[in-house]
Amino acid sequence: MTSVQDEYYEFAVELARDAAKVLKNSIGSLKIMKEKQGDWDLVTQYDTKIEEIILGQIKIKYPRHKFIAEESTGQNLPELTNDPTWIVDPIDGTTNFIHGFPHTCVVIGLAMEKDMVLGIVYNPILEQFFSARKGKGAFLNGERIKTSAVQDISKALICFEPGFIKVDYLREYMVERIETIARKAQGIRTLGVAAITLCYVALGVVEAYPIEGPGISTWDIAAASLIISEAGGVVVDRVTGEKVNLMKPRAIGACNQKIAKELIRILRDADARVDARKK
Ligand code: LIP
Repeated sequence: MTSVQDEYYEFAVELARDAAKVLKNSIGSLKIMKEKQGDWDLVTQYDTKIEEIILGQIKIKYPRHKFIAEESTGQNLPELTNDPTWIVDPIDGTTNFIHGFPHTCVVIGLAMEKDMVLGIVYNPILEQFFSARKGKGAFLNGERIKTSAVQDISKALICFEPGFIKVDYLREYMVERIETIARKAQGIRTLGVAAITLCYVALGVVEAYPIEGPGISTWDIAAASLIISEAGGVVVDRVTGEKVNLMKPRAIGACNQKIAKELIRILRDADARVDARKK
């Protein structure tokens, strides 16, 4: 018998596939782009077009459901209520999409009673369909995935976003954090797309990914946070170490608690050095 949860999932899968066709067909074409907060935060006509497709179908199928979506909601986030709430990023990795760098995706998540129950992150360029349902595991193209077993940060590959170096008040902190991570970890990588990078933590090919900054919001983290936790990892608040607050994400996605804690300490110490220099 099909449950309502199965129905939501099947609907979301179709929706992601439909939306991703537009992303795939437009990745190499001419784009009209606009800067939101700076040239590190862009939007194209396709972000808007894909979001309209997704929200349009949700509104027809589930008119009582709520949504939080990058282009329509913007930075004024509503409160997350107990109602079913679809959390959507039509194109995550917009700069990658503009350049044709093949790490870009459609993101669809569903929260019920303030908890994520399904998450889909679909990169149609590399044909990577990440999915998870609460309590049912995480998958890449239908194959179960699991986070890495690495316990030691010196053996870890850490992803990071250096783009916020362009933001004046963050510059020194970003530089210090990057240098510290690069010294302590086995390697540092950057993909420029939060949702896919979190899924790489879930896949076990990256051990951790701290992600926060202006413009990083609920839609970048929500769906992939379920994919990580269903794959055996954690997504925690970068300061408190508690479960991440999806409505105020300053997150660390990690393969396990030990790596997450170590990274919290490393970032805290890096920030403290910057603060001390500023005094
Ligand atoms: C992007 C994030 C990415 C970050 C970019 C941007 P968008 O989201 O996924 O991690 O480096 O600055 O915020 O705007 O492409 O959906």
